[in-house]
Amino acid sequence: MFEALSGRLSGVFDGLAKRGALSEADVLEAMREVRLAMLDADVALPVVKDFVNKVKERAVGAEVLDSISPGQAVAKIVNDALIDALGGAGAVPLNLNAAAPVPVLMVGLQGSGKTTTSGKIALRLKTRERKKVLLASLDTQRPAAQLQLAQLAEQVGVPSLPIVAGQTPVDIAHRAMDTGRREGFDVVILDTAGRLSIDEALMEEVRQVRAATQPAETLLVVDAMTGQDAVNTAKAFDEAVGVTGVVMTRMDGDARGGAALSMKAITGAPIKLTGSGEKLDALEEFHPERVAGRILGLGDIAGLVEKAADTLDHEEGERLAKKMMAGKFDLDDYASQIRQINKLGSISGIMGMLPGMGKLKEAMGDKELDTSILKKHQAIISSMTKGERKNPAIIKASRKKRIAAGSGTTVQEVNKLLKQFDMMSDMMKRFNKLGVKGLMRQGMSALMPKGMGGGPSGGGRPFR
Ligand SMILES: Nc1nc2c(ncn2[C@@H]2O[C@H](COP(=O)(O)OP(=O)(O)O)[C@@H](O)[C@H]2O)c(=O)[nH]1
Ligand SMILES: [Mg+2]
Repeated sequence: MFEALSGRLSGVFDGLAKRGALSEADVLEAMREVRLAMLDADVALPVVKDFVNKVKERAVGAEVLDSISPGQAVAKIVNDALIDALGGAGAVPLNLNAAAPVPVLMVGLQGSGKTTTSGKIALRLKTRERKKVLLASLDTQRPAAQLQLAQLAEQVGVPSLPIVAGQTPVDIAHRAMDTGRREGFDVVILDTAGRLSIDEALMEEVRQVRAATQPAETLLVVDAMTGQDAVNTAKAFDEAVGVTGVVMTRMDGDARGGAALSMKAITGAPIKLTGSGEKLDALEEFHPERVAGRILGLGDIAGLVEKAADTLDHEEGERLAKKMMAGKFDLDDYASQIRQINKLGSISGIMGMLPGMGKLKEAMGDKELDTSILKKHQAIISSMTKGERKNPAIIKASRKKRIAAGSGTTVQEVNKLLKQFDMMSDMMKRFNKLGVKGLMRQGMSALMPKGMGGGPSGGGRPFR
C-alpha cells in the first residue's frame, strides 16, 4: 500500500532538496508532479485539488523559499498536508464511552471484512483492555455466516451469542443486548450482513438495528483494494445510516492508497483501524502522522517498535542485541533472529516501515519478499555442527558439501548464506560505530552496503 505514491513523492522531494535555492516556479512544477502522483494513486479529485492548493499557498511564501533548506521546508508542508488529509495527528480511538454493555455495530458490503474485523476487535479489546466481549452475528443472509462468527469467537476465546434459527436481525440484536446485560459483558459487537452492493433493504436493516441498540460506534468496514469505490460506499453508508468510524481492510494488498487519503475529506468519518491480513492479530490503529511519514519515505519507526513489542520475545531480543553490540553474533543467533522475523509476519511489510527501506524494496521489485529463503537458511543452519555455528570461518569445501546434503540444499546456497552472514556482521559493525543516535539520524540506509540504500536522501531526513 502507498508504494507507488511514496516512490513518486520521495522522488519529487529528493529533487527539490538537491536544488538548494528554490523559485516559485520550481515549487509549482513540483506541485504539478505531486498532483499527478496523487491522481495516479486514486485519490479523489476534490481532495487532490484542495491538497495542492493548500500546499501551494503555504509553500510559495518568502519564508519558505528564502529558508536555509527550502526543499525540506516544502516537504514539511506536504507532510503536514498529508497528515491533515489522513484525518489529523493522532489515532482516533474507538469510542466505548457508554453504559455497559456497549454496543458496537459493524456495517459494510459483503466481503469487506466485517466478520473478520469483529473477531479482531474482540481480540484486541480482550487482550489490551481486559474487556468482556460478546460477539453476535446478525447475518441471516448467508446460512454459514453465523457459524463463521461462532468459529472466530472460539479462536479468539470470547463467547458468541447462541444461534437461534428463524430470528430477524433486530430480534438477534435485542437478544444480544439482553444477554450482554444479564451476563455482565462490557462490549457487544454486532456483526451485520452485507450485500454485494448498496441497496435500500440493507440500509433499512441497519437503521432498524441502530434504532434498537443505539450503538456507541457504527464502524464501517471497507476494502482498501476497491479504491474510489470504498470512498463512495462510505459516503452512501454515512448518508443513509450515519457512520462514526471507518475500518479499512486489506492494507496488506497493493492498493494504491487513494481511498485512505480521501476518506476523511469525503465522508467526514475518521479511519480508526486498519486490517493488514487474515490473521486475527492483523489489526492496527490508524495514525495519520505515521502513515504520512511512510508515504514520504520517512518510515514508521513508532509503528514498527509497537508491532515488535507486541510480537517479539523480549528476553531473546535483548540477548541478541547484546551479542550484536559485543560483536559476538553467530549463526545460532541468526537462526533465532529468523524465528523472530517470521513471528513479525511479512518482511516487506516490515521493510515498508523502515525509513529509506521503501526504495530498497522498490529496487527488489513489487512482489512480497520471498520468505522461503529464510526457511532455507534455517534448514542450512540446523545441519551445521555447534562449532560451525559459533565459528563459520571453519566451514570449508567438505563441510559445505555435508551441510548442503543434510539440509537438502546446494553448496551454492550454503555459500550464499555464509556470504550474507558476513554482510550482516559487517552491518552490525557499522551499527556499533554509528550508535542508535547516528542510526536515527541517517536512517537504515546507513547500514546498507554502498549502492543498496538509495544514497543519503533515502534515509530518514529530519523534518523538524
Ligand atoms: N488480506 C486480507 N484479507 C482480509 C482482511 N480482512 C478480511 N480479510 C479476508 O476477507 C475475506 C472476507 O472477510 P469477511 O470477514 O468474511 O467479510 P464480511 O463479508 O464483510 O463479513 C476473508 O477471507 C477474510 O479472511 C485484511 O485486512 N487483509
Ligand atoms: Mg460477514
